[in-house]
Amino acid sequence: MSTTSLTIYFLIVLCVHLNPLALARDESQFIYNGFHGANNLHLDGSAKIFPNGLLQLTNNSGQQTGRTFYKFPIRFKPDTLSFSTHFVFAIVPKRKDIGLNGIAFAISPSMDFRQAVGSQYFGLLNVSNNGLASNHLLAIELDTLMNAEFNDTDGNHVGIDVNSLRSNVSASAMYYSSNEGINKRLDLKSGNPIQVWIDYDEVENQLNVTLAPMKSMKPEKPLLSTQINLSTILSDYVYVGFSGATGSIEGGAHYVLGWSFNKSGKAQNLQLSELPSLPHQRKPREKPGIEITVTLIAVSTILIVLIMGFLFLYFVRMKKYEEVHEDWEEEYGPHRFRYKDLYKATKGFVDEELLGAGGFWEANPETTHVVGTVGYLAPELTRIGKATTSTDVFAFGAFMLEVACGRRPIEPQRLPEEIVLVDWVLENWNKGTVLGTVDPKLGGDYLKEEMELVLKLGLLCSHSKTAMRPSMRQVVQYLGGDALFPEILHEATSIGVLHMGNETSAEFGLSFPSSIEKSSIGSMASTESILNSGH
Ligand SMILES: *[C@@H]1O[C@H](CO)[C@@H](O)[C@H](O)[C@H]1NC(C)=O
Ligand SMILES: *[C@@H]1O[C@H](CO)[C@@H](O)[C@H](O)[C@H]1NC(C)=O
Ligand SMILES: *[C@@H]1O[C@H](CO)[C@@H](O)[C@H](O)[C@H]1NC(C)=O
Ligand SMILES: *[C@@H]1O[C@H](CO)[C@@H](O)[C@H](O)[C@H]1NC(C)=O
Ligand SMILES: *[C@@H]1O[C@H](CO)[C@@H](O)[C@H](O)[C@H]1NC(C)=O
Ligand SMILES: *[C@@H]1O[C@H](CO)[C@@H](O)[C@H](O)[C@H]1NC(C)=O
Ligand SMILES: *[C@H]1O[C@@H](CO)[C@H](O)[C@@H](O)[C@@H]1NC(C)=O
Repeated sequence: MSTTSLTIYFLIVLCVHLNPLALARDESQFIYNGFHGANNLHLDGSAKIFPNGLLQLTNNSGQQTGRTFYKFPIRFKPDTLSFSTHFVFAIVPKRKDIGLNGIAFAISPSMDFRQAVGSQYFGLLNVSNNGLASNHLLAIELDTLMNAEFNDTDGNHVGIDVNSLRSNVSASAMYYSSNEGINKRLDLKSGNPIQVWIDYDEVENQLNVTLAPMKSMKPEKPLLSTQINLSTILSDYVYVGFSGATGSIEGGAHYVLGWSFNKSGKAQNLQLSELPSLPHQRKPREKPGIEITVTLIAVSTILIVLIMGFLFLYFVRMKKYEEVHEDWEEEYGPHRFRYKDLYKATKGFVDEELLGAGGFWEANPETTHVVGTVGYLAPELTRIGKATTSTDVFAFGAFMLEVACGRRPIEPQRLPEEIVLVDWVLENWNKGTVLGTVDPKLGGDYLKEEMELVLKLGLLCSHSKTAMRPSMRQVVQYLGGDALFPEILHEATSIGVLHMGNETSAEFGLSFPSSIEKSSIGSMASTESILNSGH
C-alpha cells in the first residue's frame, strides 16, 4: 500500500466512523436557486428533480407523497434555536376547483417517514402518532383542503403545526401589501409560484410566517406570528425539508423552485430570476368573470330588444300595407292581381306585352280619344274631350242608379219612356212614384228613405251641368248621413228651378238644358224636358 493509498484509506475510515452529527455544524446554511446538480438532498416517494432544476414533490396522480430533506442533520440545541428560511413553491392542480392537500415545510428528528401517510397527513404523520409530543415535529402547512377533523378554517390556509396536523395557529393565505396597506388574498393552488419566509427568534420565542407572490418583496408584516418556545419541542439535531401529498381523487403537482436556509442569521433571499420555470401547462379554463357575464347579458338584452323592435316594425308595416279584402271577395275569391304577378305576366311591363293604354289625369290631360261606356259618359266629356272629377261623379251617379234599379243606364228594348234610366227615374220622381223604378228583385226589402236618398243622389250626380253635381266628398257625407241632402221641392211655380231646402236660389237651381248632346249620349238630354214638364 502506497503512502497515498494509505492516506486515502485513513481518510475514508475517519469519515465513516465520525459521528455524522458532527458535520452538521458546517451544514447549517445553504441556498438553492433551483436544484440542478443538488446532491445534498434526500428525495423519497414521488419526489424528483427535473433537468432544469425544478423540484417536483408529487406528480399529477392521486395518492402521491413526495419528500425532499436536506440530507445533513442540523444542530439546534444547545446552540441557538433561531433559524430563517426562504423558499418558493407552486401547486398546480389538475382541476382548479379541487384542492389536493398541499406542501409542508418540516423540521423533524428523522427523515424516515415510511409509516406516515399522505393526504391530510402530508406524508409526515399518521392517525396514531398525530398529536404526540414524541414526534418533535414542527411543520408549516400550505393547505389547499379544509379538513374538519383538524379544525381547518378553510381550503386555502397556512398553519403552524406542532407535533400535530391540527394547527396551533392558522390563517387564510394572504400577503400584506405595503403599497395598499391591506392584506391581499393569495390562492395557494393558483399554479403560480409563491414565496414563503419562515423566521424564528429564540430570544423573543417568536415564529413568523410570511407569504408573497413571486414578484413581490418580503412584506413588512407576517401572515402568522406566534409565541412559541421550540426548545421543548424540537430535538437537538433536526432535518429540514418539504413534504407534499395529493389526495385520493384528483392529482396535481407540487413544486419547490428554490430554497435558502440559515441557522446563523437571516436566510439570503433567493435569486428569483435564476429559479427554474414551471412545466408548460394548459391554462385551466377560467370561469367567465363578472364583467364578461354582465357584458354578455347586456349585449344579449340589446340584441333581443333590437330583434323585437324589428319584428314589431315589420308587423306594423305588414299591417299598414295589408291588402283590404272586401266581404264579397270572400265569397267569390280575390279579384285582384299582385304587382309581382303583373310584373311577371307582362315580363316587366315590356312594350311587346302591352295589352292597352289609358289616359291619366420546507300624366296626359289632353286626351284626344274619348273611351268609355255609353251611359256613364258625362255629356261635356264628348264635347270638350277632357275628363274631370265631375265626369267621374257623373259616372258614379249613373252607377248608383244602375245598382238601385237593377238595370243598365240604357236599355233599348224597353218601353220608350224607360230606355234612358236617368230620364225614367226623374220622371217617376216627379210623379212621386220613384220607388217604382227600384230593382224588383229586391222585393221591397230596403228602407224607403235610404233608397230615395240613393236615387236622389244618383239624379243629382247625373246632372247635365257639371257645377250642379256634388263633389265625391259631399256624396260620401250625404250617404253617411253627415250632411243633410238638399230637399228638392217640386212645385209647379218653380219650373226649371229646383229649390234647395227653404232657400230659393238660382245658383242652386237645377236646370236641364234641352237637346244638348242628345244624339251622342242621350242620358241627360231628355231629363230637362221631364223636369220642366213635371211639377
Ligand atoms: C407519478 O409518480 C408515480 C410514482 O413516482 C408514478 O408511478 C406515476 O406513473 C406518475 N404519474 C404520472 C402521471 O407521471
Ligand atoms: C404511525 O407512525 C408511527 C411512527 O412512525 C408508527 O410507530 C405507527 O405504527 C404508525 N401507525 C400507523 C397506524 O401506521
Ligand atoms: C376544534 O373545533 C371544535 C369545534 O369547533 C372545538 O370544540 C375544538 O376545541 C377545536 N379543537 C382545537 C384543537 O382547536
Ligand atoms: C416577526 O414579526 C414581527 C412583526 O412584524 C416583528 O416585530 C418580529 O421581529 C418578527 N420576528 C422574526 C423572528 O422575524
Ligand atoms: C424555553 O424553554 C426552555 C425550557 O423550558 C427554557 O429554558 C427557556 O428559558 C425558554 N425560553 C424562553 C425564551 O422562554
Ligand atoms: C446566513 O447568514 C449569514 C449572516 O447573516 C450570512 O452571511 C450568510 O450569507 C447567510 N447564508 C445563507 C445561505 O442565507
Ligand atoms: C400547539 O403547541 C404545542 C406546544 O406549545 C401544544 O402542546 C399543543 O397543544 C398546541 N396545539 C394546539 C392545537 O394549540
